[in-house]
Amino acid sequence: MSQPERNIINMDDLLASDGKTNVLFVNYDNEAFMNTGIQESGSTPPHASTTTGPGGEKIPGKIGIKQDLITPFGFFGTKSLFLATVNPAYPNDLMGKVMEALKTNGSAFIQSFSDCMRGWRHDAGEAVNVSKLATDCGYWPLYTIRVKDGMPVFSYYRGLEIDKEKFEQFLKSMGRFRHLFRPKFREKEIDEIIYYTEQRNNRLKALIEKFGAEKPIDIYRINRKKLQPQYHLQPGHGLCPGCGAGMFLNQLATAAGMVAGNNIIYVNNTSCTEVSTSKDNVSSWNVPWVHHLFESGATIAEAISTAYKILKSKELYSGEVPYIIHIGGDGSTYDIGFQFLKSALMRTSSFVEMNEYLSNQK
Ligand SMILES: Cc1ncc(C[n+]2csc(CCOP(=O)(O)OP(=O)(O)O)c2C)c(N)n1
Ligand SMILES: [Mg+2]
Repeated sequence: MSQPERNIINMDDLLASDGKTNVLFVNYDNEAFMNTGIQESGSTPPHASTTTGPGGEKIPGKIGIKQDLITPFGFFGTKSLFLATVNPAYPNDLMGKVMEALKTNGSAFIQSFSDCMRGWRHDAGEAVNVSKLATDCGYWPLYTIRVKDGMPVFSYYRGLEIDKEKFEQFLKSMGRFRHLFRPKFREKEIDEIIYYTEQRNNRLKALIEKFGAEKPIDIYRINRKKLQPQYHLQPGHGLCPGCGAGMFLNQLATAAGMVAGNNIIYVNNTSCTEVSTSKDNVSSWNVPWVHHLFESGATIAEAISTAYKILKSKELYSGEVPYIIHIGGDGSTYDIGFQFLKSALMRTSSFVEMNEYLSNQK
């Protein structure tokens, strides 16, 4: 069989391109309701210990699966949509995807692996190692779905193959899986986690086979010399040392700054990133930032974006329509808030795109 071809995407070409997203929705996935005390979510992996499903001798942590969030979004038949998974341990891929998302007409949704030293129980200094292992062992594959006129086109960067040795190392590195290794080695449960992950990857490979891009491997070339340090989010916020969400926000804002400059509004669901960047009524954000309810930030982000376009088409606003980024945790993305996100994503990827009065974003 011939090797799959690589699709090289240059940052300079992306920045020079014309498109503009209606809203970029992001989910940083730390796999539980963390700021409220490490409760299980639809994203928590099987057998992980949380405060609502603690792992012990009788019950081995979460009973159930980690839901697949992104793939189904590719099949709603939207007009134009950019979907991708990212991991801060792979910053070029992450920042390239954010730039491309912001340059894609319609809307975009990016889901980031988001290490949580507090809830996953490991030393803060291990965060990057754990994050890197997650993709390298096949647990967190990095892939993209570009929807154009209703058809999803799949591509990937890495992490589709399961490496069993690294997978065990990944599980072992976190206290939330300690009950699978001590007092005795629970092979059945460990194999189950790997099995469900492998099934997810097999589905993904089949979709790449069926709906794959001509050149299915995406490689982003990021010109680090041109990259400006981000200035949207100030240091001094209250996220934990080594917090994966902090790493994600830093890279997100770096890439977003390159595309949008200061012309950007962030909307944040209730979550770690929200409580930690708005302590004592002092915001850590240098650009406009809106906190909305746990579940409904996606609707607000969409409303802000659409309102600007209506004002623009009525000639009541003369500035450039701002970029909008919505940030949600996994609790407010998978569980309470899924319908808000799903509907906002569908509207901004189809209705807004199909409405001539809302097309002007300049
Ligand atoms: C309707 C509603 N239910 C519950 C809460 C309490 N609450 C606030 S944030 C949160 C969990 C957030 O989890 P996630 O979205 O994963 O963000 P993280 O804390 O992990 O960053 C909960 C349960 C709320 N604010 N509103
Ligand atoms: Mg969470």
